[in-house]
Amino acid sequence: MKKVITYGTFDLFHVGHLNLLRRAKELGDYLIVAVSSDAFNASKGKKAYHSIEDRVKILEAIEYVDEVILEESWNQKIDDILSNNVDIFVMGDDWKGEFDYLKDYCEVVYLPRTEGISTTKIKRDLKVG
Ligand code: C2G
Repeated sequence: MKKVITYGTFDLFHVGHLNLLRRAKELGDYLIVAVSSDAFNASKGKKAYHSIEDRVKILEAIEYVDEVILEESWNQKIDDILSNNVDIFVMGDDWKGEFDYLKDYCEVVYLPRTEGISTTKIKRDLKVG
């Protein structure tokens, strides 16, 4: 079984997230999503609209997602890859190059982002609307 992992906040879930998860799942048989905790988001300078509990529920309901774990630190990826026997690490290409150090542990794939949509854009558009 080929296992894939990806990481993210997945706040205000949108089609860019969905496309990423669909394509990540297409690379293997089993997709693990590590969703950023509220505390970890604070370290990214982000504050999610939806609580971690709700973001976990939404991700668990998505057909492409087989397992959801918490992302609580920048430094957990190697452990996650080794302890879950992950074959492929996937991120959108806004992160291109940032995680190449993981190539010692698994395949690293950066997928093109979906143009025209982002959580930031949603928040900005709703402020105006
Ligand atoms: N994404 C995408 N297209 C978009 C928006 C997002 O492909 N239009 C992808 C991002 O590239 C990322 C994933 O969807 O791979 C989740 O995006 P975010 O929730 O914004 O994740 P981020 O805050 O970048 O956290 O350790 C890694 C971090 O946790 C990533």
